[in-house]
Formats: sequence, structure tokens, C-alpha cells
Amino acid sequence: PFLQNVLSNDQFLYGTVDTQFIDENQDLFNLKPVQNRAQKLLHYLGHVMVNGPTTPIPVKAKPSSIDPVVPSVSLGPPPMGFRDVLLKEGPEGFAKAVRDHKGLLLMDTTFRDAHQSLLATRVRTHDLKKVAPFVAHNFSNLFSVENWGGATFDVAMRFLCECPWKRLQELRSLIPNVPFQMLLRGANAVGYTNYPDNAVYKFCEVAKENGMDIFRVFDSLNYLPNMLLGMEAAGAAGGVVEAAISYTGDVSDPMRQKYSLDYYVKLADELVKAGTHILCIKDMAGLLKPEASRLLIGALRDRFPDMPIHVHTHDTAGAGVAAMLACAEAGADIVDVAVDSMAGMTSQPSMGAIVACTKGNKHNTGISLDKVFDYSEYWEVARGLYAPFDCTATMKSGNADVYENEIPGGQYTNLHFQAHSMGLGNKFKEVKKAYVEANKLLGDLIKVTPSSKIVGDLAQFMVQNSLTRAEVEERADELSFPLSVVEFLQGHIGIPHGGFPEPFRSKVLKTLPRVEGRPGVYHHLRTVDCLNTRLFLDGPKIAEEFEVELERGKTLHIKALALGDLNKAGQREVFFELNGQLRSVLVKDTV
Ligand code: 3PY
Ligand code: ZN
Repeated sequence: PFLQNVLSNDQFLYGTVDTQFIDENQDLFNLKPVQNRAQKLLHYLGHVMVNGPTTPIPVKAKPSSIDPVVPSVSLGPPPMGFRDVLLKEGPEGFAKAVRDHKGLLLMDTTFRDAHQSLLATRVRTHDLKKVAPFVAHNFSNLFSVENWGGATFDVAMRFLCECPWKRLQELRSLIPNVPFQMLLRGANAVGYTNYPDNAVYKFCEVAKENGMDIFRVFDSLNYLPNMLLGMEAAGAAGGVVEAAISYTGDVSDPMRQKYSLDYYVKLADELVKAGTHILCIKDMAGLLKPEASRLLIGALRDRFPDMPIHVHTHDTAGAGVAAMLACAEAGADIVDVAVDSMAGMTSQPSMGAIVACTKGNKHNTGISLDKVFDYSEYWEVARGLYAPFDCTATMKSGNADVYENEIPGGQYTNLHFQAHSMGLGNKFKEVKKAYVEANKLLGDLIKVTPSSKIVGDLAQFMVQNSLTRAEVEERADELSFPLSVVEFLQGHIGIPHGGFPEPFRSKVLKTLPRVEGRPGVYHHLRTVDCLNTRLFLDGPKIAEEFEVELERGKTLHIKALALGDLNKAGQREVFFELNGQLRSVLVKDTV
């Protein structure tokens, strides 16, 4: 590198070097590996020419030869949008403005969930950047653009040779007026397993610094302690906190009692108590039927009149538009859509359909249908570039069987891809049936990344080994289960609603250790470094108030309020005031 630095130095090249050359040119010692970008590009191109793209399945489809045409954009800065409100008013003022807004607001998922569901998350920053100014200029009245988080983070690095942070920075500079939204998997951040708390905090802080505004926080088991961790991390970073309840089952079916209306309302109570700015129902599989929408969103609207309610769904069965219109009727403030050419099937319902169906009524979105058509045309052509990854290579329609198998949108596509790549294209039905059985074996879980992957792994294991549910149950102590299943039963991602399935869990785990409570606690024991020794050894007295400096400038004001009674599970609820807000923790009483 030193030689290369010398050889690219103007003074050296023009022969004006004297004895002061080294002294005056200390940057010659900047010995960072010199990036020979041209060489790297050639290497990459050579690799693609020899091996072709790394596709999920060996489809013959090639990227289309037609380039998308970027619709023209007017000169000057884009109009003001909700991001201007957020910057001026902060998260609380922003939430109030959203709730006060007349008409239905939309989040556009085209930059994230739509291509995660249809194109194996492969859309590159290159194609997002091209259309970004058009979005800023013509969709300034969107609630938000979802453009980050979920699977985009690891796919950018693993398959696209891109830096996800750079994507965020570049899009931010092109879309300054519309809030950006990301999907944060609670204590799993943008990964597939629980991370140490400080990693989640830092991640949110850096995401906010790089331009993220709204953090949709969920946990794959709706496990409250994991959700609170993600919400606190997003809130501490100064982000808008959107706590998301993952929806499964069917609240309109009296026979489905595990995930009842009461279950969702109670969970919402906790999230509102914990200070969420926005409440979201995250229907990751597209199970929320219009009737269930009326019941659930209606109940939440009545209970939390001032809370903005946001609904996310997938269109796998084909009822997404109907469900979102029912949500709007029942009082939802915001629903998720993808632009028409990136909508439908396992993606979100169509933006154009919702804009058209609400035109002229009280849910009017204020969005121009003509602009939607231009935007859609760009994506229709851009989508052709991703033909090797497009689920339509093999999947021709959505399917209402999702109401039975409850497979989330992105996973539905992945499993379909997988079945085809293993030459089991005609056995997809069997895979879906096994998924249903695997879910029952695991105790009927909320299924979304990563719990959905665990159910999928067990289903695949059953298909590969031709095992029925009864056989798995019977031989649980001798079978060699996928690691993800074992770790789930150990408690590595949290505790499912209703507890772990027994005697299945004990038979699988035998003497393997179990994690009690929130897994992240065990990754982060040094949290307690900041406590003085008396508090560390003996805890506070009831009514004692004290301050703890977590790090420089970040002080917590804590007051111990009360110890609850022993409950049936041998636990006590301990109540605190944390920075003026009521908080409680459940603790196993071992005395
Ligand atoms: C993700 O976690 O990436 C999801 O989209 C879940 O729905
Ligand atoms: Zn989704």
C-alpha cells in the first residue's frame, strides 16, 4: 500500500519531490488496504459470468433485458411530509398528529416487506435509489416508507454485497420528508436469535443516527419481556416506538380460544402501559379476515381512543384489501400496502386498490391514483430484473389454505421455493400439512421470524423422516431433533403463550439446561455493574428512591414501590417507578 500511495502522489508523479517529501506527505503512511475497485468489480463480474446469480432455486429465468424508466420528478425540494411533523414535534406530537389526521394513512412496504415476500429480499439499493426522489415528491402524504430491518439487513450483506447502513443513509438523503420505518425483531434486532441487551440498544441508536424514524417492534412469541426490551431500546434512541402484536388464529371463530380477543386486548394493555407511541397489529400471515378486523380493531379503538392504530397484513389468501378496508371502518389510522405491481399474493394488499376504494369517502388517502400508476410501472419493469428470484417463477396464485397452515408471507414463499428446489414441487401440500402438525406439537405458537422458522424446521424434519405427529410425540426422547427446535424448548427465544408443550418438552430436553425468563438477561449480567454494593447485595427497601447511572449522561430514577403476593406459579410481581412510569417484573420466589 505504501508504494501505491507514492505512485499515486501528484508531487511524485510530476517529479517535484525534494527532501521534505516524506515530512510533507504523512498521508503516504495511511496504509489502509488500497481498494482497487475496478479489479474487484471485474472479479465480481467474472464470478457472475461463470456461476450466474445465486438464486434460491435453479430457475432458468434471466433478468429482463428492459430497464425501468424512472418517472420524472419536479425540480426543487419535495413537499413537507409527516417527517417534518416528527422533527418539529417529537414522537409524542407526531403520534397525536397521526391520530388527529382525517382520512386513512398508508405505509408503503415496497422497499422492504413486498420484495422480502415476493423476490427473496433481493431488491438492491441501486433500484431503490432511482425511484426514491419520485416517492419523496409524489407520496409526501404517506405515513411512512418501510425500507429497512426484517431480512433486508442480512440479505444486503450476504447476497447483495451491500452495506445496509449505507442504504439507509442514501435513501434518507433522497427522501427527507417521509418518515422511514423499520421492522425490529425485539430482542432479536434484525437477526434470528436473542442478542445481548447492549447490542440491541446500540443497534437502535445507530439506526436512528443514520436516519431511521419509526421502529416497529415485535417478538416472535409475543413474549412481553422481549418486546419491552426492543421498545425501550428504540425509545432510548429517540425513535417512534410502534409496538406490534403478532396476530394468529381467528378472533371471529369461537372455536379458536388460545389466541382470543381477550388475549390480544390484554397484551395491548401492557404495551400501552409501557408507553408505546403507536399500537400495531402485525398480521404476518394474512389471517385477519374482515369480520375479525371489525372485532379486534373495534375493541382496541374503544379501549384506546387516543392511540394511533396501525395494521399490517399479507394478501396470501386474497382478502387483504377487504380486511384493510374493514380495519379502516373499525377505526385503524394506518394500514400497510405495496405498490400494485409489487402487491398481492404473499406481499401486502395493493396501494392502488385501497386508494381507489377509499376515494371520495371519509377514509380518502389523499394520494393521486395517476402517481400510483407511474410508480407501479417503474416497479413492474424493475421487478423483471429480479426474475431469477421472483416467486411467480413457480407460484401462480395466493391460496386461502393459509387460514389453516398460518404460514407467514415470506416463509410461505420460501417453503414453496424449497419444495421446488428439492424436486418436491408436487408435495408442497404435504409440507404445509406437516407445518400444521409441527405447530400443534410445539403447542400452537405465534409464528413469525424466528419462531416460524422453528416450526418450519420441525415440519421439514417430519417430511424428510416420514414421521407423523403421533410418532414424533411417542419417540420424542430418542429422535435427533433440529437444533433450532431443541433451543426453542430450552427457552432460548423466550416463553410461548400458555407455556411449553409437555410432556414433549421434557422428553426432548431430558437433562439439558432450561433458560428461565427473558434469555437476554443471561447475556448481559454486567448491567448490574452500576449498582452500589448495598443495592447489589440487598436490593432497595420499599419506597426507597435512588438513581443509577447506566452510562455517562444516561441516569435512571428508580423507586421501589411494592412486592406482590405469591401467585400460583410461585412468582411475585415487583413494582417500581422508573423515570416516573410504573413498571413491574415477575420474579420466581425461591425462598
Ligand atoms: C421479518 O421478521 O422479517 C418479518 O417480515 C416478519 O413478519
Ligand atoms: Zn409482513
